[in-house]
Amino acid sequence: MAPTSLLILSIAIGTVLAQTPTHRRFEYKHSFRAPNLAQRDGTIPFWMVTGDAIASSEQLRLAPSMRSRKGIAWNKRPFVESDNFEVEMAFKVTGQGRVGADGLALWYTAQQGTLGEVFGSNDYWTGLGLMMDSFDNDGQRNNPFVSVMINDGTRSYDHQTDGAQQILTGCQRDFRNKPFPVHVKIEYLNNVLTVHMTDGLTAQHRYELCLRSENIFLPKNGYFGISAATGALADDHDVVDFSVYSINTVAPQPAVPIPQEERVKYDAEFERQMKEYEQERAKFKEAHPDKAKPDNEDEELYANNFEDAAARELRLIYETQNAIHQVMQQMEAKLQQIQQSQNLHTSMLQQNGATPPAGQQVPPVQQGGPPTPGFQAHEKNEVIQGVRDLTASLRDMKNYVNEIFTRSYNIEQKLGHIPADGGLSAETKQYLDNIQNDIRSVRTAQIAAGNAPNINGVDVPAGDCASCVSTTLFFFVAILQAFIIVVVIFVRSKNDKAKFY
Ligand SMILES: [Ca+2]
Ligand SMILES: [Ca+2]
Repeated sequence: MAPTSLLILSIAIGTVLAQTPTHRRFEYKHSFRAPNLAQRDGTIPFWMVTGDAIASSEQLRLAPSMRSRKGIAWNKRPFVESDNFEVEMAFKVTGQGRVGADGLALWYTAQQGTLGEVFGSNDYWTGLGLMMDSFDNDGQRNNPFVSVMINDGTRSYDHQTDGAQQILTGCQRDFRNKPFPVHVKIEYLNNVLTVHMTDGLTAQHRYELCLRSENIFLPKNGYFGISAATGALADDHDVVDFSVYSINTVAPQPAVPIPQEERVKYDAEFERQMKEYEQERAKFKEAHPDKAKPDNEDEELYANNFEDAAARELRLIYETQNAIHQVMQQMEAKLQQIQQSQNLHTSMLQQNGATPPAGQQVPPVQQGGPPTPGFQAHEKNEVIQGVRDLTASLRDMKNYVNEIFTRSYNIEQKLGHIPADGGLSAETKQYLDNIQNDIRSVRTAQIAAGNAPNINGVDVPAGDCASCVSTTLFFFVAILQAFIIVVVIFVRSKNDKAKFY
């Protein structure tokens, strides 16, 4: 065959292989990764962690850098998603010494593992073991070494030879004390096992082939697990990422196509129902033009009445926050009220009920200010009302006195026109003089009342009320005045009669 033909054939084969459909899917029930690797209680969902292994949010420490420790973590669920898989694990093996021990292993076994002597897990396993062996037990100067071992449950691992009799294949890689986690990728596809690794020197994942082995037959529906152990020498053995992907080479079955005639039938039925709906809608619009909504309002209505989950959550949070805010405001107002009441009570207690003695002048009332301590509001109101009543009485009295003054003045004028020998007796004159004196004193008292101090718009009587007329004296004076008027009129009329008749 010519070289050109060979080239064309190889390209054709490569194209066919490249077109082989594979569907890779992340399987979270078999995976964990940092951050949020473990829950708060130290458990990893779908995984059991035991021995000296401790899970945190950042890492799963299978074995600490202490002597003779071992820890394992095993997936609780069998891998049933597919027959092929890919596992990407990121791990760190770190220790102070130039040499560390024992190492870390990744498992895919028929049963869940238990604590044991093979890198922390049990011997006589069934399935795959990928060993990251740190310590060179057999002195071949080939460690750290990465190797793959397949066991059918009948063979024991020999530490003294680093499992040399069982090792299928492997590669020498220094995975200890690297600045970045070392990534290992195991692909099991069509009974071919391929392992790639990174060097952990950069943040980028530069995978290099470690081993490839064909005709590998692993148990179906097995369990993924990891383990680590220390011996006389000890490293920290941490896993920060364990991601399992299922690989399916067979494309998912497309939906069964509907036969052509049935499709036509369904389409026709759909069209008919849509027409009926439109007709009913038009009828409703004609019958109820006020209730019918415009066509473009449906979408708006939908938008108003139906919201997606995120918007609903946001709205709920917003409403809750508003409610909390309102409650806080109410509480603040209540607290202010309580504080005011407390201040009032404190000041009253300090004064110990020291009310002003009776007869003391009423202190000025401060409008809008806090109540005067020791002087209750109702008491204040009573005092104000009393002052008002007193003012009204004084006004009435003032009017009466004015009237009396006017009438007395008129009488005095009339008396002034009467001749000295007008026929009045000396007794009558004496009475009139007494009345005049009384009136003058009343007037003086009234003027004094008019100049009385004025407190806060309320008239207060003069300090000395002894000069005020009493009610009895007032009525006595009024009656006496009326009597004198009658007598004078009678005398004058008698004189006129005597003059003209
Ligand atoms: Ca070893
Ligand atoms: Ca060795």
